[in-house]
Amino acid sequence: MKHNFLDITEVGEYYVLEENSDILIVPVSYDETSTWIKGSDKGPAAILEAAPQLEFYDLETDTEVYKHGIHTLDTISGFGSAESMIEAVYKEVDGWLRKGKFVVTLGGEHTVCIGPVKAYAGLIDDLSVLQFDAHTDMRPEYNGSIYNHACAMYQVSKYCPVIAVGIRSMGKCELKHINRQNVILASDVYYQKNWKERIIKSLTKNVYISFDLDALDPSIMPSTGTPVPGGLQWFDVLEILKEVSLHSNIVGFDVVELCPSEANKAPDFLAATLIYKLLSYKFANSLQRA
Ligand SMILES: [Mn+2]
Repeated sequence: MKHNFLDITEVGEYYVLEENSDILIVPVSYDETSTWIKGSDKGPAAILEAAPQLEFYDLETDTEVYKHGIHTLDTISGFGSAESMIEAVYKEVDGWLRKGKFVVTLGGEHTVCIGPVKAYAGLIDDLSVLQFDAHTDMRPEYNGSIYNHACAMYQVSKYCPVIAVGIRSMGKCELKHINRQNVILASDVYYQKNWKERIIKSLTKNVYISFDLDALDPSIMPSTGTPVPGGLQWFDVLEILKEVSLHSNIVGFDVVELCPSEANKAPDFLAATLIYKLLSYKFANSLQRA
């Protein structure tokens, strides 16, 4: 059964039709290279199942972002290779960007973000990527593939600068590929006062956000393929997303690496809430003007 990000019975059909929607949800079911807990291909379905439980009024911004229209595409799946997945997602996102849509891509493992970044980088100048992640993902190659999920950001960094936050795990071989200034460790968020300023200063005018859910602490986000202790907390994340939405132009984002568990649906709902929050921050100003 197809799920919409919005509960259609609550908001009505008008707000989920493509022609009435500024916002487009692109679910990508793909998990080929994860090395430990499998199942992120089921992430998009779990988010779409949880999302209709959201309140569509965001009390913090005093807005109802669904009024911009949120259309959910059919899930893209069944790829023959990583290259074909990246190309398919690139074409899909590129096509919608050219129609002026604000695109939210749901993964899937982290390599799902490569196609969207390629699409944005091809159309938008002065772009940087804000990566939320426990891992740098800056390996040129892993397990015999340059498209392993541990290599996602190395591929992304070919298109534009990457600013990473929440990092607490990396291989020594990645040191030479990272710009230490642009890596905000999870411990920096915990111990330093200026971590938000560091992020804001490093970002360019236009920002794409790639949100690997394992950036969050496993106490609130246990449903990932590679949970790492010492992660970001909910309000840390909201604070920085709000700041970024005020200082930069958020052009699109993805939420990846949800590895859903039947026993605990709270992380699925967290992912849905995060998406709605980020949309609320992004569109709050235009809604207030309307
Ligand atoms: Mn990760």
